[in-house]
Amino acid sequence: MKGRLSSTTKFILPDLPYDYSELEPYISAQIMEIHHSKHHQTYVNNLNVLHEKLDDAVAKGDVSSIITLQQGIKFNGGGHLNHSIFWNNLTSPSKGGGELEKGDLLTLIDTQYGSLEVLQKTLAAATVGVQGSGWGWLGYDKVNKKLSVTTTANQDPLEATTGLVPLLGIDVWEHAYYLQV
Ligand code: MN3
Repeated sequence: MKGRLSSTTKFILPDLPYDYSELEPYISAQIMEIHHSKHHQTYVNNLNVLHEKLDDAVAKGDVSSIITLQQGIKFNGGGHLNHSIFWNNLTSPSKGGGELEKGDLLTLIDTQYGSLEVLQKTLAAATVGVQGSGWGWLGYDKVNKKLSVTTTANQDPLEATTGLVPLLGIDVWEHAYYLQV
């Protein structure tokens, strides 16, 4: 994902670390399959097209085109980054999903929010407050060594736009849940 942009680099759709059906009944296999194989694949495909256009623009010294391409790269590159994080944030209850083991993260959560439950409520409230499409995030502020609950619009990637390290991302795009409401 952090590969250098060069004519030999191609962005690829990462495999999921579980089967599409493994998160049922929480997320249906149909949603997982469409979300991964169609939506995420589209961000990857678009990013590859933009990447080639960027290479051409750089080769021609066409600064105007380089600037024009930025918005699409932010959107599709963000979509690729965000979903790559999202898939790895999810796991089935049989593999420990829904539980947070004791450790540095839980200690930090307890210190800062009082309990995991309070953090979950804070994150849920921020996330459902997203207007339109976007993401809810639990991020880590490396400078102040603090957790941060925040949201980003559209496919804005957390670290590239805020500096926060993404720990947990919640996809608030309708395509993440529309078949199961
Ligand atoms: Mn999505």
